[in-house]
Amino acid sequence: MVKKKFYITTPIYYVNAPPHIGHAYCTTAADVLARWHRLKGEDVFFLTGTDEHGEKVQEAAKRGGKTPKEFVDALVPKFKDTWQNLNITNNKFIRTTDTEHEKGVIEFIKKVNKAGDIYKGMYEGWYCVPDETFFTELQLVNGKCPVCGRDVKKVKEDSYFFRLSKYQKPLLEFYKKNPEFLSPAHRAQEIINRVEGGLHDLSITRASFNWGIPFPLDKKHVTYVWFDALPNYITALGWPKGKDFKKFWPADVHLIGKEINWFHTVIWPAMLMSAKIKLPKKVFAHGWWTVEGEKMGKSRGNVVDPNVLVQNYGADAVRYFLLREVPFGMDGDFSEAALVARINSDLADDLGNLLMRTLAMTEKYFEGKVPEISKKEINASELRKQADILDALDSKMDSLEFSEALQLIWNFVRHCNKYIADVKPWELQKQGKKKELAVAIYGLLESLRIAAVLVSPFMPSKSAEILSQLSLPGKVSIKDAKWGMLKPGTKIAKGDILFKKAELKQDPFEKLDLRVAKIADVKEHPDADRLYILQVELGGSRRQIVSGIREYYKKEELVGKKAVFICNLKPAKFRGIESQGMILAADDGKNLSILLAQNSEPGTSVFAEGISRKPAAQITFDEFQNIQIIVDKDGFVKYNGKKLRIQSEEIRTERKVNEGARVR
Ligand code: ME8
Repeated sequence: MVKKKFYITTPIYYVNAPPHIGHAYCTTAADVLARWHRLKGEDVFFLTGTDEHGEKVQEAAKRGGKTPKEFVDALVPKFKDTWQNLNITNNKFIRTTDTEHEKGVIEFIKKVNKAGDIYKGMYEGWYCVPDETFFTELQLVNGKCPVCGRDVKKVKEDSYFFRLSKYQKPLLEFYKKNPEFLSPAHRAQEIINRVEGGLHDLSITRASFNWGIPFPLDKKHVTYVWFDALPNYITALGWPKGKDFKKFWPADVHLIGKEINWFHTVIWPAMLMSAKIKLPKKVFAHGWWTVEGEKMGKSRGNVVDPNVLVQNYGADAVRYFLLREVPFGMDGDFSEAALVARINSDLADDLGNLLMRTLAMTEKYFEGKVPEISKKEINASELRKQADILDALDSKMDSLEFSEALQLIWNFVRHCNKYIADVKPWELQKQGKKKELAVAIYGLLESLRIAAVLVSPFMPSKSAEILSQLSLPGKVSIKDAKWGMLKPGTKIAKGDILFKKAELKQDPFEKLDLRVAKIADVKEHPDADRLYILQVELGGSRRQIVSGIREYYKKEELVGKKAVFICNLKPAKFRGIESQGMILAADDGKNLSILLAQNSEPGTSVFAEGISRKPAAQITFDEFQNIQIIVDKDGFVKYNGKKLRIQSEEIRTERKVNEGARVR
């Protein structure tokens, strides 16, 4: 019998920064689905990768003093490592700089051209470099980018166009015939309305930068990013002739975030129609995560690194949280507190506890062996009905309702815990009801085995751990989800507890209230040769600060400078004069330098990249001394390898100090 095939993709991510929790979300969801279909015995191809061309990359590389290729080569391993840490089982990792891909794109453009769908014209519009998106005059908001609010630049140049307008009717017909294509359903109407409103032809080349695939019809142009990126889904399979293409195309699901739905549900299918290639079966647009209520972004300093979460809580807990916390397709809010709460309740209390109690009772009452009961008794178990969730689960997975799928499994797990409370095996033991006790313990062990099978796509390692404690192999298939397969007499192998309780770790740096202040006035301390008294402006308020930098700085070298201060340090008196905070300075034993933030407003908060700010009302000098802030070789100031910055600039020392100088 020919195995059913299943082809699933994630977006190919831009390589301008390391992956964050949003990228991890989409890739994890795709991995869960890929594993689920493998569990069902299907032949799965799971694709992810990176989108490496375009002006944004070219500019970022230039800023870093690298060639674009060097720049992307340095970032790609961060994606690959992250996927490894999260236990992702992609079958291929495509890069748009792969020769195979570049050849494929050129071939694809030739096909579209043959269909009469490419013509030369003049492109006029506004371009947002960070978002790599072109806008018409009408789309701008107060003359700025409607997505990120930053400046846009006017572009007017020769360009080749794709006749997208030609595909308005065919697209609308396609949506009608394939209602599953636009998923989830609540996002479908928006796309349909926009397409009904009319389609403009699409500019698909640029002559203003050169980091891209040369446009085969005109070597002065490079292919604009989306015409380069979208075909990755077929070039990865070796289109046009590849064996994998024949086997796996069309894609069963393109998994994407909602912000690129238009590209995947309008432009991509139109491109495929033009090239006479079958259309994917489904595009599913998931929602977006905010972080503690705010949009995630580098300039906000709240980017969540999935690798840090995996390190602190384990890959399976992170995977579980991402898919359980928010119904797939909706937006959600990430907080570490919510992650910790899920770990402690769902994973440690519900699942972990069930395993520990059941195995402990098996050891205590049955010498660590699966109780011997008859086939008839096995089939008559009260838990059997509860364990029968496969069909319901399959339907949830089919519609990508991961959170609901996990709820089904957890209802079952919780029912097992309730069963223990109701049946009270310890009483049965006391009353000498050995038969009933054996039936109860067998039922619980068998329930755990089935739960481990069903949860395996979500938590592959923990699933294998449960199975191993039941002395069973970790490799399972959906057929193992049938009741009654656990062999009586098997010796179990109770091991470590499955999930340790997690604690919300607060980074001491979070407690600091660091701000930019402008030095308004400097006086000598009347009673101390080495001290100055500074008056600083903190955006609206003033403060007095006593500082020991008099040996290193003349008064006039300080006045007017914007520097970094701790504002929540416990006030202290120095020779009778109160200091309400402290100016930060880096000291290498010889030289000393204050920390500058010359381009920002007084009062602006300073943070370390990736560490949220939760300033305490007050911190002591000793607490501050334990926080190691040091200067790197380029004069950047770092805590734990993370640069100190405000939204718009990185903090540097004012003078040259040696690498490793301590900030105090
Ligand atoms: O758009 N919450 O790449 P990209 C949830 N290269 N998911 C998020 C997220 C968030 N806050 N931020 C990002 C591109 N994502 C193009 C795609 S495909 C042919 C080309 C996820 O690096 C989400 O899946 O900006 C989103 O679609 C994807 O990352 C965008 O990644």
